[in-house]
Amino acid sequence: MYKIGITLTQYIIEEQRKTAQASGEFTALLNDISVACKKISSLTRKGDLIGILGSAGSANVQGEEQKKMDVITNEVFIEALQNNGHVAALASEEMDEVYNLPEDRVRGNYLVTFDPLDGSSNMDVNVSVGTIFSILHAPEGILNPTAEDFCKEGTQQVAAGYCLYGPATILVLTTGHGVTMFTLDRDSGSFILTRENVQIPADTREFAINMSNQRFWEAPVQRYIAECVAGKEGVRGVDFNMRWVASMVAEVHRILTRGGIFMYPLDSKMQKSGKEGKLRLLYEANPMSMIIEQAGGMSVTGYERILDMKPHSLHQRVPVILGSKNEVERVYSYHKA
Ligand code: AHM
Ligand code: MG
Repeated sequence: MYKIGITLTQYIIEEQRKTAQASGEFTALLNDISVACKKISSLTRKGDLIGILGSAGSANVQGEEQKKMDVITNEVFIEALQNNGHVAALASEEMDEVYNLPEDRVRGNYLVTFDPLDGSSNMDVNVSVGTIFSILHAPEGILNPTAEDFCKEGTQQVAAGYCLYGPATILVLTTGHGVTMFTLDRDSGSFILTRENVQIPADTREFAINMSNQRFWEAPVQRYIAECVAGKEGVRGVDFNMRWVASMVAEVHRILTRGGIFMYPLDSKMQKSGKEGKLRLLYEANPMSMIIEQAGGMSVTGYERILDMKPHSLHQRVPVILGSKNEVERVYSYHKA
């Protein structure tokens, strides 16, 4: 147990002390990431004052329109991570290929994948957005890691986290020993530990799904949502509530705070266009699944545990159903039925 009120820096130094052979590199990497998140937090608060809203006029590798802030926050992350000798390479939603460091930079022992500004369409309407990151071990003795080096099962993540830019800026971290939350104190400029050993209630009466895709869903998801919507009068015998922020970070944060189920399932529209899902495995689904499982929740595609999947490519998409254990278990059982 840590004291509520210690800084993220103190926390990660204490964590490092628990590992006898720790070199301090991982601690320093987490510090770099927190610096990037603070910069992004500051930018998101300025919005129109510094002309950063709206489209960048470009598209990313997935053919999605890039917002100015997608491009800017990607740069912030690269700058925070490439100069300090803690990473070997980076991969991001906003870059087609693996980002290899300039030749003169010292290579570190870690790979980092990130979505620098998830839910970026929310920026223009002043609704919560977030950053998601995942840390993997880098292969030894390789100067320029390849996409294959990043394609590891989610179970191999060393750490995962996100930073939510909402009314407060909150960094949520797991190193595989539970989930800890830190709130940015703007006066001191430090992330302060505000919650630890976060646990998701196993039961919930709240679901999050984009209902406009209903006609495209597969039968198990149709069944589950129909039962929720039927409420007290249906087979569940209880009323459900619905939320959809269109920002996965905000949805996961709500689920960590008070329970819930979030779904971006496979649908026939995606399948027709050759997509395997909406969300990306390496920098969205895997880190969020690690956090959810570490908080006692569950995360599946419908058919399998997300963290067990062997990725086939850097920008692979995957269906995601995560949150309160008993509800995710139920949806999973409907897929097996
Ligand atoms: P992004 O990474 O391009 O921002 O997209 C991911 C987001 C998730 O945060 C959110 O759950 C989903 O896409 C929103 O989808 P929709 O546009 O169907 O509401
Ligand atoms: Mg995203």
